Amino acid sequence: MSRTALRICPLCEATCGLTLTIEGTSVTGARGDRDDVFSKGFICPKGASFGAVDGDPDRLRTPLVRKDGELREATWEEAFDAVAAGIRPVVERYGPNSVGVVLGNPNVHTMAGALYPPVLLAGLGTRSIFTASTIDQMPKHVSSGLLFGDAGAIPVPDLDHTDHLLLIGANPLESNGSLCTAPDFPGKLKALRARGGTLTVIDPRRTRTAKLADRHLAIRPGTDALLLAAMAYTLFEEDLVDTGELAPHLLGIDELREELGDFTPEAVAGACDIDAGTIRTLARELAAAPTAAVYARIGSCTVPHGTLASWLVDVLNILTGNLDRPGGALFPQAATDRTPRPAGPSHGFALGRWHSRVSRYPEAKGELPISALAEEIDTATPEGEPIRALVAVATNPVLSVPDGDRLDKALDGLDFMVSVDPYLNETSRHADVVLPPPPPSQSPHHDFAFNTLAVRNQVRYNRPAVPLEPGRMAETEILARLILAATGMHGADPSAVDDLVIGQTLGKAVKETWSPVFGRDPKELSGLLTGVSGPERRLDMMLRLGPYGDGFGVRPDGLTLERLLAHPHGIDLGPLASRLPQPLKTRSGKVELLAQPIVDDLPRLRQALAERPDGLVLVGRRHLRSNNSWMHNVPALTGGTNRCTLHIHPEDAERLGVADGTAVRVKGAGGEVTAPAEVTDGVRPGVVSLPHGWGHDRPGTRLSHAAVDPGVNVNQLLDGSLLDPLSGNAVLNGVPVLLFPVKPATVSAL
Ligand SMILES: Nc1nc2c(c(=O)[nH]1)N[C@H]1C(S)=C(S)[C@@H](COP(=O)(O)OP(=O)(O)OC[C@H]3O[C@@H](n4cnc5c(=O)[nH]c(N)nc54)[C@H](O)[C@@H]3O)O[C@H]1N2
Ligand SMILES: Nc1nc2c(c(=O)[nH]1)N[C@H]1C(S)=C(S)[C@@H](COP(=O)(O)OP(=O)(O)OC[C@H]3O[C@@H](n4cnc5c(=O)[nH]c(N)nc54)[C@H](O)[C@@H]3O)O[C@H]1N2
Ligand code: SF4
Ligand SMILES: [Mo]
Repeated sequence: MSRTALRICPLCEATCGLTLTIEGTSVTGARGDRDDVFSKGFICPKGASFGAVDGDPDRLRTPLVRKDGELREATWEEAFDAVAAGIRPVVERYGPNSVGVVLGNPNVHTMAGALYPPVLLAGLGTRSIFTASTIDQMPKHVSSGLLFGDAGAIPVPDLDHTDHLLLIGANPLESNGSLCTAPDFPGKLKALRARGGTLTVIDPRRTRTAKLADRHLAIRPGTDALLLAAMAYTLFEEDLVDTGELAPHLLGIDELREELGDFTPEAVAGACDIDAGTIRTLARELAAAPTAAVYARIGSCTVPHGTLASWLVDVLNILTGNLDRPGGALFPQAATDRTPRPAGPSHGFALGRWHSRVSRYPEAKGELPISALAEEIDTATPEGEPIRALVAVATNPVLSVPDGDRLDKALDGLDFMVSVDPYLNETSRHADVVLPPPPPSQSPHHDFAFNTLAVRNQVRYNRPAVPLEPGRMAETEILARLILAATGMHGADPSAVDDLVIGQTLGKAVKETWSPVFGRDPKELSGLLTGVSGPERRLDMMLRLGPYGDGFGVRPDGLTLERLLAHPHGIDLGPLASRLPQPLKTRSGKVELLAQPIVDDLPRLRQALAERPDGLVLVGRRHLRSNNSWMHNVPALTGGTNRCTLHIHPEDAERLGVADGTAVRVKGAGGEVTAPAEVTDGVRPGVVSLPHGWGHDRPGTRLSHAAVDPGVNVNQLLDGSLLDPLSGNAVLNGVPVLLFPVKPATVSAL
């Protein structure tokens, strides 16, 4: 007998609602949920393979604990005993910074990852914090912090209503979108064109997204900030600046004009490889469109001027009056956002409040660059202790971060490491304890992070589709117990963690004059919370305190967990709407167009005007049926075009004597790899492309299918020293490489 259950897909940022078919305790099918208020039935091949991802036989079923050098199956009790025994002595002897925490991408796709890591970090009091943000979107956080005073205030393009989209360094036809949560992003781009709107794509590769566009410009990698600066220059020069209703909220527009004076289209054209006339046209079109949005992602963030590029994206949205207006780029309002406080001056955003120990990198958003993780472990300095114990949650930095070989060795030298991970993979194989979360079908789901980035306000929640298998522990409980074990409260009831957070949050809320619960008794409020578990009670609390909440009875029609549970396909909360000035948290209470750190970084961009490296540069790419480093173990999602090949333009291939399908040695600052060439004019001349997340040939893993076609680790070409200085984000695109064709005789010996 089969049954169905609803489950939001956790496999990318699009958050599609799925209808799962379940036989016994196995997911045997998945289709798009047509009644989902947000995704309306959309599904992609990854979502359709939910059952295979969920039921992968290589997923760990029990904790592993290292005994006599070997990872062996253990009980949960033994595992948490080992965590407490591994971490506490390190903290007590060497201090909190000697415990590092690494948080990876899937944390934004799980309830556990949203609710518990902040408590862990606060409890440990460590500054050795590293996340996937610094190999991804940290430049956007920093730019939002500087412009709006809030690193989390990221405007998203109003895809459903815009007349003109300038899409930079993103390939949503493969990625399904990022920092812009939109189920059926491809359909939304087609709809934009169908209603007479225009789409321009800036990408050194002619991607599937570029093929949909009215205009595709194959920019030279790493130069988007120059292009955008010249567009802003043109708006000023041609008197096209029209900030509309934004004007009273803006600070520094004259100074901005002054600072951009050197970035004429003629000055940047050579570096970007886009002619000046085209740049002027791009600026004029942006200004002329009734509504328009500039949107940029990975290709513009993971480059040397990532923060400036991210900043200029919003500068252009502001100068054309498109920020915070329908059809432009707006700030979503999620149901679990904090109670909106009245607009006005706030605490602002600070950078570099402390520095990493070895290379003195400034912190951003409380984090150190993940590129510095290896050196913070393997290098002693007079300033303080290296990291001796590591907590890794949902992360595979040996493959995702520059120079995995060095990190591999560094992890081996740790006194203790714990991984919360469903797989024994390139990173978790170094752990002394592996704590495996249950598969997604056995976990509850709510998108705390992605609802703050969604192109439509909505709220959805799923309870587990399948009950926890015997011997399994919910990831929320795993993380709660990990917090207790790491902070000296080993063995306490894990609900203590939730009670602590609830007590603190309500205690604060009742003191906030703008809160609907101002002046009430926190104990009375916590007694009103519903939910069958600590995490559900926390969700209920956040919903009720949030912008649409019932305010614990103050607004009887408002949101509660009970109301949400009564709407299994979700509740629509309407299109994105103007919100300024409320989201601003700058000290001035205004949008600060030209913060000092930006001014200080602009000379570096001026220098780039003259740069024209003549060699080959490397960029990445994503495939629709893959996801970073952890989905190559699912047979249904591998093979075909989803391969780790080196894309190279025919002209470059001919010049270097590289034939299609033959092996090429690629050499970068951090090392070299050998991959088969795929000759294609899908990349521009001078640029080669390798996907990331491959290189599954290290011993000691349990990834039986991925190991069959392991691919190579592109991040081994990087040595980790190239960073965007303001954000600490790794430079992963536009990296110089050398190519050497491998003689056929050598290939067979490989
Ligand atoms: N060269 C290059 N490198 C890149 C990129 C690039 O474009 N080019 N992209 C970067 C980007 S954008 C990102 S976000 C990073 C990602 O890098 P990471 O944050 O390291 O993420 P993944 O590689 O996806 O590894 C995720 C880990 O989480 C585990 N996992 C899966 N599901 C769960 C779960 O439900 N719970 C837990 N606890 N664990 C789970 C997986 O087994 C895997 O070990 O990679 C980056 N690296
Ligand atoms: N199928 C699939 N979906 C995913 C993921 C995945 O691994 N696979 N990962 C998820 C994650 S963690 C993230 S962060 C998102 C990322 O989502 P996207 O940002 O859409 O990621 P990509 O598909 O890598 O697109 C980046 C594009 O930038 C281009 N590019 C490289 N360098 C430059 C440059 O200097 N300038 C410009 N203008 N373009 C450049 C590349 O050619 C590439 O086409 O995708 C998410 N969704
Ligand atoms: S687009 Fe993303 S969220 Fe939607 S089904 Fe595919 S992987 Fe899942
Ligand atoms: Mo990412």
